[in-house]
Amino acid sequence: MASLPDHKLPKDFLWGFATAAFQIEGSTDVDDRGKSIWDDFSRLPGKTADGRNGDVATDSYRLWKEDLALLKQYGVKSYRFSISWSRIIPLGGRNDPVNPKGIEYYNGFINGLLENGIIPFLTLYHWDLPQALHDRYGGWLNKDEVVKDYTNYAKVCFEAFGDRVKHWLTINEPWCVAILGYGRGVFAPGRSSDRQRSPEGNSSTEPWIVGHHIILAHAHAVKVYREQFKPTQKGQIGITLNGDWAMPYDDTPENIDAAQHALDFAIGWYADSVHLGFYPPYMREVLGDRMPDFTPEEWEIVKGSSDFYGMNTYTTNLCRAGGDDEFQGNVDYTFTRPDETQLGPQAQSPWLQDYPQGFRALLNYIYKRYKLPILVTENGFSVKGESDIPIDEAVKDDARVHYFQGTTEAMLSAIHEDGVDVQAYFPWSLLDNFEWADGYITRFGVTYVDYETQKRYPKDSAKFLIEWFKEHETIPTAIEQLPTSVDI
Ligand code: PNW
Repeated sequence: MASLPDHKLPKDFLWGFATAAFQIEGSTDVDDRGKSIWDDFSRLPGKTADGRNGDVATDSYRLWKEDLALLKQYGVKSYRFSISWSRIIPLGGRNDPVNPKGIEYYNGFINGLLENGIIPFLTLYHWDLPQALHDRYGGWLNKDEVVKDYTNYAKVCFEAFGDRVKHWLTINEPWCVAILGYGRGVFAPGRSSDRQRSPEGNSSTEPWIVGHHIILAHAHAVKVYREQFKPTQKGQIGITLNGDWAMPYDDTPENIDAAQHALDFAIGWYADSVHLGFYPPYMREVLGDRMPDFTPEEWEIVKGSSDFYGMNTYTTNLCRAGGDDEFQGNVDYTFTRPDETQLGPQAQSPWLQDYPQGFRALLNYIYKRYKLPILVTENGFSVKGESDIPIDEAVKDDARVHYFQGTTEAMLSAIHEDGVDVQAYFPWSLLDNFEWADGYITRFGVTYVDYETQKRYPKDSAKFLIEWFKEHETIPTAIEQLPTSVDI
C-alpha cells in the first residue's frame, strides 16, 4: 500500500546498517585475539559453500576507518556491529585475562563513530564463542560455566564501553545458534546426530538445552546491567531474535494451526520465555521431557529481561501441517502457493523470498503479543547470481531495491495505519561479507565488496535507503531547535 505523503518516521527513530564481527573483521590472529568456534569450523573442508573462511573477510579490522567514512557518507544515525568476545578475553573465561589491545581497538572505533555523530548499537554475541570455552567445558552445553563466563564478558564490556554505548544487544538470534549449530550442524560448532557430518552431538536434545542456556546467560547479563550499570549509564538492553512471518498454506484448520506452531518454534521459544515468562505449550507437547524448564527463581530473572523486542526478519513462509522437521515444529515450509505461483521474487539464499506484506503482518503480531517497542535490527535480501556478474552490473541491485521499497513502506504502514511502535531499522548489511556456511558467494550488502582489492562500491540499494530515510525523517520542530540554555 502506498503511504500518504505526510507519513514520516517517529521522532528519534534510529536507522543505520548492521554487521557482525566475524563476518567482517578478518585479522583473526592479530593483537592477541583468541580463536572462536567459527575460526576452526570455517577452516574445515566442506563447511562453507566456497571453501573459504573468515581469516580476511572484508578486512574491516584493518580498514575500520574506511567503514567509518562509508557510514558517514551514507548519513546513518546509528551503526549496529558486534564485539568479538575472543578479542576482549582471548580464552573467554571469567578467570582468564582481559586483552587491553581488544578493548583499545573497540574504543577507537566507538570514539570514531561518536565523533562523526553516529550512535553505536552494540551486539555482545554474534555467534563467535571463544574456542577455548568449547574445548574446556562444551561451551553453550555447560550451563553453570557458560552463564558465568558470558555474564563476566558482558560486564567487562559494560565497564569498558558503557560510558559511551547506550544501546546493547546481548545475543543475536539464539534460534540459529541452537538449531543450526547443534541440530542441523551446519553452523559452528557443527554438532549433530548425523555422523557423516559430525563425530559427536545429539540433534534431539542439544538444541533445546543450548537455547535454554543462552536465554539464561542473556538474562543474567541484563540483570547485571540493570543493577550495576543502568542507573549511571542509562542505556537500553535486550535480546534480538530471528523470526519470519508464518502464513497458512490455505484456510484449512490444520494449516491455520500449523502457522501458529511454526511461530511457536521459531519465535515463541525465545520471545514467550523472555518477554512473557513461559515456554510455548506446543513445544512441550512435541518435545516432552527434552524441553528443559527453569526454576521459579530462574523464571524471575528471565521474564521481562529485554527492554524492547529486537527483531531480525527476512521473509515469510507458507505453512502446512505435517512433515517431520522437529526444528520447525513438524511444520512444512514452502514458497509455492496452492495455485503454483511463488510468494515473491527468489533471493540467492534458498530460504528467502521478497514478500513485504509478511513483514507488516509480523510487526502487528509481535506488537500485539509482546506489547514492547520493536527495534528491527536486521532485514535484507541476497540478490541471486550477484557474485557471477561484473561489479558495474552488481551495483545495480534492482531486486534488493525492490525488497527495501517494500519493507520500508510496510514498516511505515505498520506505524501509521496499524499503530505499531517501531523505533529502529537496521538493514542487513553495510557490506557484502562472510555469509557463514554460504561463504562469500551470497551477498547481502548495500555496498559491494571486491574481495580481490577490498574496494567498496555503493550499490543502488544504499542510495535508495539513504534517500528514503532523508525523505521520511522527522524534522525537529522550531521549539526543539532552540538551544537548551540561553545566556542572558
Ligand atoms: C542472520 N535462516 O542469519 C544473521 O544474523 C546474519 O549474521 C546473517 O548474515 C543474515 O541473517 C543473513 O543470513 C540468518 O536459515 C541465517 O533462516 C540463516 C537464516 C536466518 C538468518
